[in-house]
Amino acid sequence: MQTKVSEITVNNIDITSDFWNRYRKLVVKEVLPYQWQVMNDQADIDISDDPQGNGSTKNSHAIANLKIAAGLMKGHHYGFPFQDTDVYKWLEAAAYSLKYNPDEDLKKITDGLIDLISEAQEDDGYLSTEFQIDYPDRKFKRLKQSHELYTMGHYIEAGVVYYQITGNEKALNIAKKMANCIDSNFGLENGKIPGYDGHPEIELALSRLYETTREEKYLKLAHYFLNQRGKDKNFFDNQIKEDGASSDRDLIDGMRDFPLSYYQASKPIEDQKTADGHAVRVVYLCTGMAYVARLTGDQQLLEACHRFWKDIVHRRMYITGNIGSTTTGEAFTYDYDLPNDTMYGETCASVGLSFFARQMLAIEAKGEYGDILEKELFNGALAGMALDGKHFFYVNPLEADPIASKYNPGKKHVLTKRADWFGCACCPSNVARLVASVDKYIYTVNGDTILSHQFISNNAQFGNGIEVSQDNHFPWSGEIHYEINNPNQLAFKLGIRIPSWSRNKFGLKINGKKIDLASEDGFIYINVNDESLTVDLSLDMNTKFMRSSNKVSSNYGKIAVQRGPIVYAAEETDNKAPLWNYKVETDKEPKYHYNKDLLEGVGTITVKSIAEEISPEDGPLYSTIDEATANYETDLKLIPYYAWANREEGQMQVWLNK
Ligand code: FUB
Ligand code: ZN
Repeated sequence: MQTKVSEITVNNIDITSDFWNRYRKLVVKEVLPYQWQVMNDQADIDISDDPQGNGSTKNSHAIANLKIAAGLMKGHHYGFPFQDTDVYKWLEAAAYSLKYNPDEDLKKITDGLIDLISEAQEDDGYLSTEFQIDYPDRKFKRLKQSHELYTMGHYIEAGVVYYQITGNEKALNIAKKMANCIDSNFGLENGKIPGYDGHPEIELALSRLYETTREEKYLKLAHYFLNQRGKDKNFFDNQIKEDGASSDRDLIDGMRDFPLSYYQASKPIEDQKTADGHAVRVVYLCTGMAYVARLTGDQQLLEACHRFWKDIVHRRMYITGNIGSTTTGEAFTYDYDLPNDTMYGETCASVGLSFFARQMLAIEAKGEYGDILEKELFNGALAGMALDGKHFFYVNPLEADPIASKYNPGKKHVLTKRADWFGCACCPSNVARLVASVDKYIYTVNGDTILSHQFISNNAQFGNGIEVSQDNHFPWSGEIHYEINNPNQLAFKLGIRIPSWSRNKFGLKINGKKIDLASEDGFIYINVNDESLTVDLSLDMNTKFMRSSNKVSSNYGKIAVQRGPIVYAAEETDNKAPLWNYKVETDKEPKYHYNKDLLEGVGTITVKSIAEEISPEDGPLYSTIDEATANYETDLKLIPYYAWANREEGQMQVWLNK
């Protein structure tokens, strides 16, 4: 009789994918050194004004802030209240890189950084440099905008990962001390603050700390923050009143007057029906909710996760996975409101939606979570970083025009060139930590099942000697080859996601023999009990013309082009502007070509289209339709969305006229 595996563990995953290894090497060679220089104010760069127009800053000052707080330097805090988090997210990315690329020089820097952070931390565990340096009497008194728990949460995440990868106990102790400080200050007990942070984050961070330490109090605290959110509508305002005049600079113009829904605090989470307010806040909150729902079994929280997921993914998300339809408050607006040229689509929001998807996969095996994760990894989140690893987008539009961005104040936030850095630099190190940890996004294990939800070539070792290796040239090819070694001939299941874009057409061979398997909730399941096994999956890599629901006015009459998981875009550098002048002929076969010399190697697509001759300069602005200019047939060349804005600056469009 076969022994059934009751609980599979993941021991190690080595990425072998060319696509992802290029990015991971880039993180080591360019991204980390570059960002470290920037945060130490040693890079000769332009720091772009943040998209909210709060003024451009000369330096990052992020490390200097920590040095001042540690008493190693004199001066004032500089930058946003959460400037410290740039350092922490960088540290987390660096920690992941030390796993796949051990590097003594980097390790010296990161160990030194842990020492600096430890010196900056107060005896009671508090650490938020702006308040330590300039407003010590305001600690925890302005939680609506202060970001103190958000800031400490980012350290807790980094500290946990740094400890897990390097064994540095100090890194973990700082995190625990911070969490203990928060625990002794927040809660419903007498003398504690019965509130929470305006920016969710701490909930997911405490859950990660709990998973490492197994200390119940951290999970309880995370749960408390979720339960308490939105319970007392006056909490934030009362805090400000109690603290005196509200002379704080708003982080975003008029932010103090934003409705409580902006902070997901207008009602308790169980009563919140839609994903409203600031997009990054929403997805960080959802990630925390999913963690705590899984770890505690709280069904109300799980229901809220489902509700938010549905609202975001089915009604408020761009085809690239980007979220946030307006720059005002970097926020969601209403269902099906998905303008392409004034949108926000913050990189952090895509990173956050990836976190949420991954947590949902850890709760339940539904292919849709893997679909959205894939969407982010190959489109929305990845677009946040240039191919050189040294330029970044904060806002990710689906339609852009340099002239419009320059002259239309309503589009000023839409950059058409990635920036060196930002005054509010939350995105660059966030995308870095996602890319550096992509090995954590390939499999989920649940009981006796290994779920393979991302097609990223790798060699993975699980417990009991089980090995799974995946070999493919995804996202350019849909031929996915698996080899499974099971030396102890244990019985377990391998679930493989059948992506939504291939749901109606895929081929499967087990040990070279064709087999039909129906997918359940987006996964097919293979029972493994032999010593070895091969699986070959052929996915549908036909180029597809996509449409959106006709509830989305911005895309009405338009199509987008997708092949595999990759959403395509037209750029002015390949096609004569204006791009709105083309009508794609969807009845004509598109042509796909892999070009190894373009944009670090990309698949390009050429579609047939009808373009109009451009109206003469001094011609009438309006005329009857029978006076329209002549049409001509022409090719329209498309490149992957994630790779746009890596050549000459110009127009870009994802949704094209049909
Ligand atoms: O508020 C902290 C971070 O800065 C948010 O998550 C981003 O949207 C940016 O506003
Ligand atoms: Zn950001």
